[in-house]
Amino acid sequence: MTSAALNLKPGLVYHPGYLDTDAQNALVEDVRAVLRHAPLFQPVMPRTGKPLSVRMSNCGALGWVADRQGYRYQPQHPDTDEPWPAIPELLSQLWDDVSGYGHPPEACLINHYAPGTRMGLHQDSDEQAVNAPVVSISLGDTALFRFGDTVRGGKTQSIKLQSGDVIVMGGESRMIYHGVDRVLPDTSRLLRQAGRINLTLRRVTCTA
Ligand code: MD3
Ligand code: FE
Repeated sequence: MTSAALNLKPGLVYHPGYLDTDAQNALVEDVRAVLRHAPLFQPVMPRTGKPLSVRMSNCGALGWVADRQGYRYQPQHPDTDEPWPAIPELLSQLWDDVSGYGHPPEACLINHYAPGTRMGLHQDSDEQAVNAPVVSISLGDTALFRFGDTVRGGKTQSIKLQSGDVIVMGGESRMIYHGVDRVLPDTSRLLRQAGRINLTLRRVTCTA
């Protein structure tokens, strides 16, 4: 695409409007096809079993799951035990275009934000491949995304992630704290229902 990339901080690259409406619609169709085979599941906090507010699914060789036993990547859906569907071509291409990483993604986590849901500040540390970036794609209603430093308690910044925006977290920003404070209602007409879908492409295992 033609939109300019912005460096939000070292390693954190923002591509506003990376996907045009046609590309977003094509991607939503791909996501719907994945969800028909691998329905959204309800992740819960380890030990307590308290549900996260966001529901999830995955495609790719590995998928991220959260249950009473812990957080981990695994090859099967936690409810159906079926292997995750393949990562759609559109997403593999997007990874090749923006990641700067010479190996394909292994996991694509699908986060579904119904109205009123959020994701608390956290680090992504369940991947061995900390040298590989995480690529995020936003679809549907706008999210208020918060990010800070690699240590908890530092100062944070917020940006609005709109449908079609892509953000790449690598290098010095790979282990920053981040989260979604809220989803802004009625900000997109892409999805049939109110809410937001975020896709994150990841490398889990080490390549070098
Ligand atoms: C910064 N998802 O799935 S995407 C997640 O919008 C997650 O659903 C949020 O945080 C969402 O783990 C934010 C942007 C994002 C994803 C991964 C990161 C930012 C990141 C990894 C490291 C640093
Ligand atoms: Fe995260």
